[in-house]
Amino acid sequence: MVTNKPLESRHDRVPPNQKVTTGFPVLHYGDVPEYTDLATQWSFRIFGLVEQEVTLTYEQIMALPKTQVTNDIHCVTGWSKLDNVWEGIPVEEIVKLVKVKPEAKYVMLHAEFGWTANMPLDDFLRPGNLFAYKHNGQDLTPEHGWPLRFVIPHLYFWKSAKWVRGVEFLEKDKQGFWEKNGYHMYGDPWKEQRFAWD
Ligand SMILES: Nc1nc2c(c(=O)[nH]1)N[C@H]1C(S)=C(S)[C@@H](COP(=O)(O)O)O[C@H]1N2
Ligand SMILES: [Mo]
Repeated sequence: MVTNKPLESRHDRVPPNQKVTTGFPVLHYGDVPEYTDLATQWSFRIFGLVEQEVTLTYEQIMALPKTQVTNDIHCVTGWSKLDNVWEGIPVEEIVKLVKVKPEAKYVMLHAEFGWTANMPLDDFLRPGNLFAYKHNGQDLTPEHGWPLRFVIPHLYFWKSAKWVRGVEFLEKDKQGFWEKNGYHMYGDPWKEQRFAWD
Protein backbone atom coordinates (compact mmCIF):
# COMPACT_ATOMS: atom_id res chain seq x y z
CA MET A 1 0.00 0.00 0.00
CA VAL A 2 1.23 3.44 -0.81
CA THR A 3 1.35 5.72 2.20
CA ASN A 4 1.85 9.41 2.16
CA LYS A 5 3.40 9.77 5.55
CA PRO A 6 4.04 13.28 6.81
CA LEU A 7 7.70 14.19 6.59
CA GLU A 8 7.92 14.42 10.37
CA SER A 9 7.46 10.68 10.63
CA ARG A 10 10.46 9.99 8.43
CA HIS A 11 12.72 9.32 11.36
CA ASP A 12 15.68 8.63 9.15
CA ARG A 13 15.60 12.23 7.95
CA VAL A 14 14.10 14.26 10.77
CA PRO A 15 15.63 14.32 14.28
CA PRO A 16 13.38 14.03 17.35
CA ASN A 17 10.99 16.91 18.09
CA GLN A 18 11.70 18.74 14.85
CA LYS A 19 9.03 19.87 12.34
CA VAL A 20 9.73 20.10 8.65
CA THR A 21 9.26 23.51 7.09
CA THR A 22 9.24 24.37 3.40
CA GLY A 23 9.93 28.02 4.16
CA PHE A 24 13.34 29.31 5.12
CA PRO A 25 13.09 31.02 8.50
CA VAL A 26 15.61 33.72 9.35
CA LEU A 27 17.21 33.42 12.75
CA HIS A 28 20.07 35.33 14.29
CA TYR A 29 21.09 37.70 17.02
CA GLY A 30 21.69 41.33 16.10
CA ASP A 31 21.84 43.22 12.84
CA VAL A 32 22.27 42.05 9.27
CA PRO A 33 25.55 43.49 7.99
CA GLU A 34 25.41 45.79 5.00
CA TYR A 35 28.31 45.92 2.61
CA THR A 36 28.74 48.36 -0.23
CA ASP A 37 32.24 47.31 -1.27
CA LEU A 38 33.44 43.81 -0.36
CA ALA A 39 36.95 44.59 -1.63
CA THR A 40 37.47 47.10 1.19
CA GLN A 41 34.92 46.03 3.82
CA TRP A 42 35.42 42.30 3.86
CA SER A 43 38.25 39.81 4.45
CA PHE A 44 38.57 36.25 5.65
CA ARG A 45 41.18 35.35 8.26
CA ILE A 46 42.53 31.87 9.02
CA PHE A 47 44.45 32.03 12.30
CA GLY A 48 45.21 30.58 15.73
CA LEU A 49 47.21 27.34 15.85
CA VAL A 50 48.57 27.53 12.31
CA GLU A 51 52.19 27.85 11.13
CA GLN A 52 51.41 31.11 9.36
CA GLU A 53 48.04 32.85 9.40
CA VAL A 54 46.50 34.12 6.18
CA THR A 55 43.95 36.78 5.35
CA LEU A 56 42.08 36.49 2.06
CA THR A 57 40.13 39.01 0.09
CA TYR A 58 36.65 38.26 -1.22
CA GLU A 59 38.14 37.85 -4.68
CA GLN A 60 40.71 35.32 -3.43
CA ILE A 61 38.00 33.34 -1.61
CA MET A 62 35.79 33.25 -4.69
CA ALA A 63 38.72 32.04 -6.83
CA LEU A 64 39.01 28.82 -4.77
CA PRO A 65 37.60 25.52 -6.07
CA LYS A 66 33.84 25.21 -5.60
CA THR A 67 31.39 22.48 -4.81
CA GLN A 68 27.66 21.83 -4.64
CA VAL A 69 26.11 19.75 -1.85
CA THR A 70 22.58 18.85 -0.82
CA ASN A 71 21.72 18.41 2.84
CA ASP A 72 19.12 18.79 5.60
CA ILE A 73 19.38 21.46 8.28
CA HIS A 74 17.96 21.38 11.80
CA CYS A 75 17.44 24.49 13.90
CA VAL A 76 17.45 24.14 17.67
CA THR A 77 14.15 26.07 17.83
CA GLY A 78 12.45 23.06 16.20
CA TRP A 79 12.36 23.49 12.43
CA SER A 80 14.13 21.33 9.89
CA LYS A 81 14.50 22.08 6.21
CA LEU A 82 15.23 19.20 3.85
CA ASP A 83 17.09 19.03 0.54
CA ASN A 84 18.96 22.30 0.65
CA VAL A 85 21.27 22.76 -2.31
CA TRP A 86 24.31 24.81 -1.35
CA GLU A 87 27.10 26.08 -3.53
CA GLY A 88 30.36 27.18 -1.97
CA ILE A 89 33.94 26.40 -1.09
CA PRO A 90 34.55 23.00 0.50
CA VAL A 91 36.04 23.21 3.98
CA GLU A 92 39.13 21.27 2.86
CA GLU A 93 40.05 24.02 0.37
CA ILE A 94 40.13 26.57 3.19
CA VAL A 95 42.18 24.37 5.50
CA LYS A 96 44.69 23.64 2.69
CA LEU A 97 45.73 27.29 2.75
CA VAL A 98 47.44 26.92 6.13
CA LYS A 99 49.45 24.36 8.04
CA VAL A 100 47.37 23.51 11.08
CA LYS A 101 49.49 22.69 14.15
CA PRO A 102 49.01 19.21 15.64
CA GLU A 103 47.84 20.70 18.98
CA ALA A 104 44.73 22.11 17.30
CA LYS A 105 41.65 20.16 18.37
CA TYR A 106 38.84 22.74 18.10
CA VAL A 107 37.84 25.62 15.91
CA MET A 108 36.06 28.89 16.55
CA LEU A 109 34.22 30.44 13.66
CA HIS A 110 34.24 34.22 13.74
CA ALA A 111 31.45 36.17 12.10
CA GLU A 112 30.61 39.83 11.60
CA PHE A 113 30.07 41.90 14.79
CA GLY A 114 32.15 39.48 16.88
CA TRP A 115 29.63 36.61 16.74
CA THR A 116 31.28 33.19 17.25
CA ALA A 117 30.53 29.45 17.14
CA ASN A 118 32.77 26.64 18.43
CA MET A 119 33.10 23.03 17.32
CA PRO A 120 35.62 20.17 17.40
CA LEU A 121 38.17 20.23 14.57
CA ASP A 122 37.11 16.77 13.32
CA ASP A 123 33.51 17.94 12.97
CA PHE A 124 34.59 21.13 11.21
CA LEU A 125 36.63 19.08 8.72
CA ARG A 126 33.84 16.68 7.74
CA PRO A 127 33.53 16.28 3.98
CA GLY A 128 30.35 18.02 2.88
CA ASN A 129 30.82 21.07 5.11
CA LEU A 130 31.30 24.21 3.10
CA PHE A 131 31.53 27.98 3.07
CA ALA A 132 28.45 28.77 1.00
CA TYR A 133 27.44 31.73 -1.10
CA LYS A 134 24.39 30.17 -2.83
CA HIS A 135 21.28 28.38 -1.59
CA ASN A 136 18.92 26.57 -3.97
CA GLY A 137 20.51 28.21 -6.97
CA GLN A 138 20.28 31.81 -5.74
CA ASP A 139 22.89 34.04 -4.15
CA LEU A 140 22.41 34.06 -0.39
CA THR A 141 20.26 36.96 0.71
CA PRO A 142 21.80 39.30 3.31
CA GLU A 143 19.53 37.79 6.03
CA HIS A 144 20.76 34.29 5.26
CA GLY A 145 24.43 35.21 5.48
CA TRP A 146 25.60 36.83 2.27
CA PRO A 147 28.37 37.07 1.20
CA LEU A 148 29.53 33.89 2.94
CA ARG A 149 28.19 31.48 5.54
CA PHE A 150 29.42 28.22 6.95
CA VAL A 151 27.21 25.11 6.61
CA ILE A 152 27.73 22.16 8.97
CA PRO A 153 24.55 20.08 8.62
CA HIS A 154 25.22 17.33 11.19
CA LEU A 155 25.04 19.82 14.10
CA TYR A 156 22.15 22.15 14.99
CA PHE A 157 22.05 25.00 12.54
CA TRP A 158 23.27 27.61 15.04
CA LYS A 159 26.81 26.30 14.39
CA SER A 160 26.44 27.33 10.72
CA ALA A 161 27.80 30.86 11.09
CA LYS A 162 26.30 33.47 8.80
CA TRP A 163 28.49 36.39 7.64
CA VAL A 164 31.54 34.31 8.50
CA ARG A 165 34.82 36.24 8.49
CA GLY A 166 37.34 33.80 9.90
CA VAL A 167 38.36 30.47 11.39
CA GLU A 168 40.52 30.14 14.48
CA PHE A 169 42.22 26.88 15.42
CA LEU A 170 42.34 26.14 19.14
CA GLU A 171 43.78 23.55 21.49
CA LYS A 172 40.88 23.71 23.97
CA ASP A 173 37.17 24.11 23.41
CA LYS A 174 35.76 27.57 24.15
CA GLN A 175 32.16 28.77 24.21
CA GLY A 176 30.89 30.68 21.20
CA PHE A 177 28.03 33.17 21.24
CA TRP A 178 25.03 30.86 21.72
CA GLU A 179 27.05 28.46 23.87
CA LYS A 180 27.69 31.33 26.34
CA ASN A 181 23.94 31.85 26.32
CA GLY A 182 23.10 28.33 27.46
CA TYR A 183 23.28 26.28 24.28
CA HIS A 184 25.10 22.96 24.15
CA MET A 185 28.86 22.92 23.41
CA TYR A 186 28.39 20.27 20.69
CA GLY A 187 24.73 20.38 19.52
CA ASP A 188 23.92 16.98 17.98
CA PRO A 189 20.28 17.17 16.76
CA TRP A 190 19.89 13.38 16.83
CA LYS A 191 20.71 13.40 20.56
CA GLU A 192 18.74 16.60 21.14
CA GLN A 193 21.75 18.38 22.59
CA ARG A 194 19.93 21.70 22.66
CA PHE A 195 21.02 23.25 25.95
CA ALA A 196 24.12 23.02 28.10
CA TRP A 197 22.29 20.76 30.56
CA ASP A 198 20.94 18.32 27.92
N1 LIG B 1 26.57 35.33 12.49
C1 LIG B 1 25.55 34.61 12.95
N2 LIG B 1 25.33 33.40 12.41
C2 LIG B 1 24.30 32.64 12.83
C3 LIG B 1 23.45 33.08 13.86
C4 LIG B 1 23.70 34.36 14.44
O1 LIG B 1 23.03 34.82 15.37
N3 LIG B 1 24.75 35.09 13.93
N4 LIG B 1 22.39 32.29 14.27
C5 LIG B 1 22.46 30.86 13.96
C6 LIG B 1 21.17 30.22 14.12
S1 LIG B 1 20.56 30.08 15.69
C7 LIG B 1 20.52 29.63 13.07
S2 LIG B 1 19.14 28.67 13.28
C8 LIG B 1 20.95 29.86 11.69
C9 LIG B 1 19.80 30.43 10.89
O2 LIG B 1 20.16 30.60 9.56
P1 LIG B 1 19.07 31.21 8.58
O3 LIG B 1 18.65 32.54 9.14
O4 LIG B 1 19.76 31.28 7.27
O5 LIG B 1 17.91 30.23 8.57
O6 LIG B 1 22.04 30.75 11.60
C10 LIG B 1 23.03 30.56 12.58
N5 LIG B 1 24.12 31.42 12.25
MO1 LIG C 1 18.92 28.37 15.54
